[in-house]
Amino acid sequence: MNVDNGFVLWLTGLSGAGKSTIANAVAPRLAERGHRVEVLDGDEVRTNLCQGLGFSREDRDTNIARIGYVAGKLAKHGVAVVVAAISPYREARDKVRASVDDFVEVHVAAPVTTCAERDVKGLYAKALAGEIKNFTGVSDPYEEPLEPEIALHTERESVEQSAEQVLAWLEARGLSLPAGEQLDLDAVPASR
Ligand code: ADX
Repeated sequence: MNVDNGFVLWLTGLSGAGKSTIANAVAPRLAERGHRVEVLDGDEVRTNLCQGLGFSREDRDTNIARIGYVAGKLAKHGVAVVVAAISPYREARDKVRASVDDFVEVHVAAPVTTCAERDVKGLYAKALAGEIKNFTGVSDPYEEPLEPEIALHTERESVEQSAEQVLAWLEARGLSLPAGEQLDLDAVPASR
């Protein structure tokens, strides 16, 4: 394995499940291991690449297709791409999967009750009061992955534990190696 093998680590789950937190915990660890890393976060992407898109199924699917397109391009060039987006529709996620060589689906699987209790952004309260329409998990669907590569249960795992699970999975599949264990091509004597 070398650190120039790109992949797409796709974190899907409800708002407040911990996708961004885990992305931001995993990304620096991948960088420490020598990967070039890019994080594509739904909240951020919606302020630029996907500005103007709403939360209808059509707009969410467009959002996911655009993120998937960019993620795939980056991965082809050896970048370890970490995506954090609700991506509620299975079909949209599977389309990205089909277009990317190494697609690692990570279900950030906190129950909706936990997410609503956390309510970090105050959006669940508004959704439950009917002030936000089509809110995932409250008044809009979330289709759980049927066979995710990794499932994280953030209601009972620490961020550290979740991040470690991701790194362990990547190591087991030869997509990453602990820092210091990368193949150092400069150290290999040139063949004569
Ligand atoms: S996705 O469905 O298209 O994948 P994305 O991850 O980009 O969603 O954006 C979700 C973020 O938008 C949430 O974390 C939340 O802050 C905000 N948001 C605003 N309205 C909604 C809504 N109706 N449903 C879900 N998230 C919403």
